Amino acid sequence: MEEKENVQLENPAENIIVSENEGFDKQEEVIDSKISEEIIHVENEKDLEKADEHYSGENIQVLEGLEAVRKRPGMYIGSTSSTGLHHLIWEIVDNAIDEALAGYCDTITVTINEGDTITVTDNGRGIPVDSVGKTGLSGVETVYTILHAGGKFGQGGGYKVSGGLHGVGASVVNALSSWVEVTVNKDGGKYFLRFENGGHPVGHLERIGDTDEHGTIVTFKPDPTIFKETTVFNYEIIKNRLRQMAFLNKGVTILLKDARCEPSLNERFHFDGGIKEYVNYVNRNANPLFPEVFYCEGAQKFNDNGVEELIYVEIALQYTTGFTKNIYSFCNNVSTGNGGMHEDGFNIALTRVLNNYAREAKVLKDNDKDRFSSEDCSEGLTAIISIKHPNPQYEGQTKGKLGNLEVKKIVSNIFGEQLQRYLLENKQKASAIMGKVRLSYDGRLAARAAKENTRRKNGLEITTLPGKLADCSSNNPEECELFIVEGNSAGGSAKMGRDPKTQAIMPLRGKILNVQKAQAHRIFDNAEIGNMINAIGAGFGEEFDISKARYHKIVIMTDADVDGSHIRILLLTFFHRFMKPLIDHGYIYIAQPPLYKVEYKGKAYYAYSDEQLGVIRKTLDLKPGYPYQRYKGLGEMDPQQLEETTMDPKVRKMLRVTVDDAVAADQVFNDLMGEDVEPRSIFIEENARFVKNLDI
Ligand code: TSJ
Repeated sequence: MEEKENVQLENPAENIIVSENEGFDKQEEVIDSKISEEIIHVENEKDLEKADEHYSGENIQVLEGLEAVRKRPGMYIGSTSSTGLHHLIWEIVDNAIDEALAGYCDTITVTINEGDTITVTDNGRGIPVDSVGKTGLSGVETVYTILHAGGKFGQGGGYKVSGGLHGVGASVVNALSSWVEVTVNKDGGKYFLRFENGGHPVGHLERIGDTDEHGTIVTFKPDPTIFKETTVFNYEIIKNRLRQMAFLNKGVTILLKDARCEPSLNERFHFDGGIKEYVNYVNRNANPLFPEVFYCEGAQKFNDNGVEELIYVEIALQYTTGFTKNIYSFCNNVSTGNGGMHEDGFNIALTRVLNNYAREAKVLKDNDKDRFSSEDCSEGLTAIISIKHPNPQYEGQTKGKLGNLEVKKIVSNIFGEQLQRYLLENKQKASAIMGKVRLSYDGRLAARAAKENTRRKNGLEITTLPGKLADCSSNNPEECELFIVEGNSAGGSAKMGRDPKTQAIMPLRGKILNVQKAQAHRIFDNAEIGNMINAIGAGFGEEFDISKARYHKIVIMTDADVDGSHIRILLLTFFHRFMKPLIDHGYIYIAQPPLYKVEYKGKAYYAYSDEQLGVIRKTLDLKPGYPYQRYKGLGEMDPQQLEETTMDPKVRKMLRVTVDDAVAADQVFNDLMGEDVEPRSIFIEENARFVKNLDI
């Protein structure tokens, strides 16, 4: 950690107000007065801990029973789908991570056992086994049977930062499990307790032997009557989340074992560099502007209605020579996919510091009008923002946005100060960054000038519907569908086969631009992309407004060949980068045209896979060599066939595109479409987790 004494610092708070006037109001003034002046530079996250060595059983607060959880599981774990099933693991792992953050454990293991039970262990102090004041039960029983029990709910119980979807914990896992077994090794003793049928303890916590070891071992079996969709754990999902946990909690070793197969699969995650290594990982297929990753951390106190809170901030970033912006933020190890106050604070400080530096270094003229925008500053930037907050407030439909106002200023203080110092102390790197940002700035101004020129020449706004679009007649977006169709001839068939009331057709000619490799302002010169933006009618990028979308289903319809696959990826890349809410809201679909047609006794049978073709041949008892047609492209189908097989809502099958893990999804697009050629050979089809099957 560098010393801060030698560096002349401006007052960051003052600057924020000047540069980002919109954001300043009375509320912030009040918040300001509650933020401590002192920025605490932390050597080690563990220093924050040991805050309260006197945590004991009494700290566990008693709230309510488990029946409520079984009645409405979705309220506690989001859903009872595969996602909810995996939440059970995260809840348990969070408890072990807390113990690691508290400085008492360094290794966590997760085992997927045969029969899809899960075992989580840590080498911490072990859950308290003494009896808890208010309940008279052991700490273990309390943690597992009382909703909202757990150290993090006890005031003054140390620096607890458990993520969890709603910070609910072990009792919820217990409520939703057929059985749970807990073993605690502590103070020379081995203790054991089993719960059954949604959390009923079988007897009491018992000392079953002696041991020199210390730690907690938990095994649970999710209740199949709750998780009706599936009780099968997905190795990839668990692997990705645990890797992320290890990045976000530096120094903690997380071991994963899948014992369901022979030989078992094993993974070890341990990153001394934490989010610094996360940035390297995200950029592994990109070209960094320079090899080093900027990293800073700090903590600041905030007085929340008399309760003193310590907010801990870590940021790592690296510019690439590309043009995509990859900013990922987390609060308490949970991804905040819709950003919030920590991202706002980051953007404000980044923009302020880079502008100040640019003016000093004469990269920008000394003129208020010449100013890097926030977008200029983040083109080609990969950044991880990770904060720990004892009382996070999440907002938005998916609770993916951090709402705590005080966080904005705290992040911008800590990050702004250290980024400024970094630039002053690393002049060469600073000038590389200046060059990069200046490029975006120049590009943006050139694009704006060109656009104004065109507008003046044509005398019209570009918001009219494109000529190539065969629109539908309905004005109700909920029932409207836009088919984006590869090739003019298929477009023609689709036009004739559609329901003109609700189905609109936009033919694409040839390939569209690879938006992952292009600079932002270049992308909108592309005619096909301009047409799509106008047809959808909701803008793009930061200004994209999903409520203006003219269609609630946007269907990508391409040939079942390599070209079709490529076009599909280019389109998905475009939507992902510039109209992400369409994916988040589940508006993007992939049409599934048939691959084969068999004609038999005057009737047509369509097959969507090789297996289906086999079934049809068998069912009709066709002789070997009986002819069938293989569709090489959509263009081979006549309008009626296309309607019957692919477009008619009554019979068609479509895939809805979904994204579970934002970082991993970006990675797929970067791998496929970015600078490096080699990973592109992996096609989206292999990344099945982004595309879920949906019958419509
Ligand atoms: F909660 C749980 F069962 F899900 C669970 C808890 C699961 C796993 C794998 C680990 C843990 C856990 C809990 N590991 N370590 C702890 N530590 C405590 O609960 C603990 C121990 C000692 C004291 C103390 O003040 O002496 C305080 C706490 C919170």
